[in-house]
Amino acid sequence: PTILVFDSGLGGLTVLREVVAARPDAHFVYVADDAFFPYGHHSEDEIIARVVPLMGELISTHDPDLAVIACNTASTLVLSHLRAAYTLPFVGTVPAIKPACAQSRTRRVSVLGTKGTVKREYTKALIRDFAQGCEVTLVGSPELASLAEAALGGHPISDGDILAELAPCFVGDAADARARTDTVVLACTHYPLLLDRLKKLAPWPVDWIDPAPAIARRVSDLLGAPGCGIAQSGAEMIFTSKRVHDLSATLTPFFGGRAVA
Ligand code: DGN
Repeated sequence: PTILVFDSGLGGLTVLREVVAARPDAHFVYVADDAFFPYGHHSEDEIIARVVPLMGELISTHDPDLAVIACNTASTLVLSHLRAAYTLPFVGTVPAIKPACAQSRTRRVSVLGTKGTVKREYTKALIRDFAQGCEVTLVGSPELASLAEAALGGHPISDGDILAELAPCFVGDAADARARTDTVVLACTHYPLLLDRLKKLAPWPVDWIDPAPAIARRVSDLLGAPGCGIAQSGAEMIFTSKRVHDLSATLTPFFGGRAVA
């Protein structure tokens, strides 16, 4: 099968690597719409007008069996439009509020996403439906996705810059482990790229919820059992801008694919 994985940038690679691990029999097309990055800075109407026709073009070019929208900022807006317009299955990436609230023992959960994701009606509905009595703190980060891209590109990023985005996630009594945030939802696919730094800078230890493994399981379930054909794993990178020339070496560890602009 062919699986199309789409993000505004390179964050979707954190989803791609889990899906590749789950479905080594598949062929992957990864598309980073980096000419429009970061999506967090665009209005809802702009994102819908950008992503829905772009997916149409990608579907007719690559004829995928399934598409993963590996971007919370887009998924929380475009999934219903995509499902209405195209017949293939779409798997989205939306804030993992339900599992986070189910597991929090202190009943304090933070959701770290782009400014767009945390103000979406979709996210608010998830909280209404699944908070299960937890206090959910929404933290809209203006810069963390760009910092993650910079770090992936080998640029130094300072602890202070990361901490400025992260600190609002930590609420409650720092001195009392029973009365403070114990779970942080990584509600942007870029953030797992910085997970080691986030863990080091956190004022106290918390569980970080990365939805990528759950997305990979969902993709695998929808595709059904792998056939007995020859495995043809590999990815092709497609960017909407020329930046791929700077990044292809950085990306090689994520998959063995070919990069095209
Ligand atoms: N990786 C995207 C997300 O999960 O929301 C968005 C990053 C961005 O475009 N700011």
